[in-house]
Amino acid sequence: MRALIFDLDGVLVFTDAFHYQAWKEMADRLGIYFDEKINNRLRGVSRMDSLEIILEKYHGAPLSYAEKCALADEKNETYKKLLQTMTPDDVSQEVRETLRELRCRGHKLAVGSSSKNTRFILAQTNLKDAFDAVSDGTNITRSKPDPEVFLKAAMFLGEQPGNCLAVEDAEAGIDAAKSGGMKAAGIGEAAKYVRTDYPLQKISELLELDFG
Ligand code: B16
Ligand code: MG
Repeated sequence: MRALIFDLDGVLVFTDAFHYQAWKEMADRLGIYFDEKINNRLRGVSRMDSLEIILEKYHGAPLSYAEKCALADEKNETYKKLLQTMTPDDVSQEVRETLRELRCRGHKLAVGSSSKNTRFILAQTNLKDAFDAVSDGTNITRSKPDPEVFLKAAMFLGEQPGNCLAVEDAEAGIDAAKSGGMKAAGIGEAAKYVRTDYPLQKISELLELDFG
């Protein structure tokens, strides 16, 4: 396994609570029911696809595409304000040391995230220099479970998908890795998923895997 591609939200940083708070404010304003269970369905899913999931509980007049874009923008403005509170302390020492050690062992590292805020989060948390490439929501047209974001990451690294391991917290992300021809390590909910090749309890367990 020459390269590892890391999902961002739920693997390197934990912005779920920010996503939840931002969507909740928008949903409450529109009188849409929204809870943590629905929020869990948004993991790894793009902003517009997330909005469609939230709108399953919307019973008002049909919304135009422009109105939906305005709602997505509203959520993102709230989310970005919350992201501004992030600091390097929001990345654990375990994550930083695991990334450093993987690089020392000669692996190439990339980020593969659906988020269009990826580069801002990497800057806030001082993680940019830990990676050789970044593939994110700004360079894809289809979000996970489509493999595009991971295939672009492999391309940016100059590696074949078969030489890449994706590290994910979402089932949609594991599906994306597998349909892109990659191996997948799963943490959190994704550790229990049947398609996950390497279930992880913690990220440092990557250092114990026999990549062959
Ligand atoms: P944004 P990941 C995903 O990031 C999040 O899990 C998902 O909840 C979010 O909707 C998506 O990014 C888009 O984020 O609104 O910032 O573009 O898990 O793929 O790193
Ligand atoms: Mg994730």
